[in-house]
Amino acid sequence: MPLPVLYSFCRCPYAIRARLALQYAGIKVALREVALRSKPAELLVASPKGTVPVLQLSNGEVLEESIDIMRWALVQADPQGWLSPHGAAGDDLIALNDGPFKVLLDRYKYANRDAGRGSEKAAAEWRDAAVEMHIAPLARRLQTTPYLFGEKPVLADMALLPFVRQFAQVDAEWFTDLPYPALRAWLEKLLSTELFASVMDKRAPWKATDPVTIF
Ligand SMILES: N[C@@H](CCC(=O)N[C@@H](CS)C(=O)NCC(=O)O)C(=O)O
Repeated sequence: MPLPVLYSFCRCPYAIRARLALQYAGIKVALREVALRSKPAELLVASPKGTVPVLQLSNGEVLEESIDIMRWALVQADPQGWLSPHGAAGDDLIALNDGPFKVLLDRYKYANRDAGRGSEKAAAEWRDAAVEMHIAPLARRLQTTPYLFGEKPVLADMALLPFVRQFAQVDAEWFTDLPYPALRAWLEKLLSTELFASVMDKRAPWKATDPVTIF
């Protein structure tokens, strides 16, 4: 049986969370690193919308949303119970994260690059809006439990992690000075796991002539 094929991009937060779930579930895939500026034809045939991650299963089925890849992986194996009973509340957090928060995150991240191209708001305004909408509520939640829904990480923690990491990295010094020690502890704990390190290896973009890279 051929391995499922994962089209991925190392730094993409959506791809990071898909790789986290696949690795956690112990699922081996053939990894194809994608350069977003020159996407392989094979990716666009499997998923014409052309975003990563995409998981092409051995039966031909294609999963083209990172959260679907996570859920598919966890149905195969979920050794530490990421599919917790807090599903609905977790889904709300993921929807807020992937929707309005991601918009603010991108505006904040690229505000300087876009300066003078119609982006009048300063980076700090997008940043502060992102804090109010998502970061501060997460920080409040983490004051009462070490993870978003209790004593151990669940799907929502892992689905949000790469995005909060990206937010923190835009201006690491400023983030460290925020009065949110519990949020920082959550981030540092999850980023320092072997699991996280194991999904962050840099790779050259895939070519059809390459040998299979098993991830
Ligand atoms: N809703 C999608 C979003 C994936 C996404 O937007 N990925 C970005 C990279 S971080 C992408 O592939 N963008 C396409 C491009 O830049 O051409 C998911 O959850 O998988």
